[in-house]
Amino acid sequence: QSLFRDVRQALRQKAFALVYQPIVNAQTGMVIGFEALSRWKGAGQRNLSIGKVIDTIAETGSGLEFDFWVLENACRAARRWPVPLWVSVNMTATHFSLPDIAGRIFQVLAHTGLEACRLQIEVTETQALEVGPRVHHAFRELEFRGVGIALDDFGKGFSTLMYLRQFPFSKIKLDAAFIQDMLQDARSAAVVRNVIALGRDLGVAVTAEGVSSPEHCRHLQEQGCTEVQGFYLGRPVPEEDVPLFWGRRV
Ligand code: G
Ligand code: G
Ligand code: MN
Ligand code: NA
Repeated sequence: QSLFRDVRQALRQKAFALVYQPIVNAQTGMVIGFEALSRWKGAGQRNLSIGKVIDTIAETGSGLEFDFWVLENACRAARRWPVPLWVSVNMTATHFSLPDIAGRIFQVLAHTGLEACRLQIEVTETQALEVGPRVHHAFRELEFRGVGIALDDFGKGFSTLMYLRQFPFSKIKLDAAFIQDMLQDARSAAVVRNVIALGRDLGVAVTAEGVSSPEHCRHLQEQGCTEVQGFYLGRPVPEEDVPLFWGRRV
């Protein structure tokens, strides 16, 4: 209960911050975008993951407000960058069943002045994506305007193949667990190889998450992976350090 109370207070005090993790083109090595990730110093003090804190935010009933706070701030930050890199924002899957979620996202783009093609929304497959007409409509509107939609943590949850069949995702983010094991474990390697092939067949980009060594990078490049993300390419950094990555080839 005290976490619940502290999170509510942190929300009121706007005590959250965003950090940005670079995402790199696996073939050219160029930084092409950043994922915005939330941080709260109270989480570190309690030895809690930000994921747990975000679950608590949802319990307080502020999940939608929080995701839009992140979206707004990430769009503002990207708008300030003098290079046209994109920014990727996590959004809770259940929000896609709310009325006019796409319209609300477009409003944020309009008043921050960020071009639609510089925004990507990540939807985690570990939460149920309700297969209703509203979700389809929202995805189609986002796709039509050029906002990217990534299926996050692919392989970690369930019914992901159904999602790929039903929704116009522009990207698959393959869960870090497969990347971390692929050089020692033939089964993980087979999943990585075949998800990359699936992406190619579907015309969907594939981002490998949790890339933590040059060996990971080389293997993924050889397999034809589209993008790589992980500590080897760059840790999440505060906004003022984002320029360190501009034009950088890894
Ligand atoms: O930042 P870190 O890698 O610890 O993130 C852990 C989890 O929390 C990831 O699944 C990530 O997608 C999620 N997460 C981080 N920041 C946000 C956010 O701003 N909104 C939502 N909905 N999820 C986030
Ligand atoms: O769930 P999502 O994939 O959106 O969040 C990414 C999470 O993974 C963040 O908490 C980020 O800090 C973490 N992360 C990113 N790269 C690496 C990595 O190379 N190794 C590990 N262990 N964690 C990573
Ligand atoms: Mn993500
Ligand atoms: Na996520």
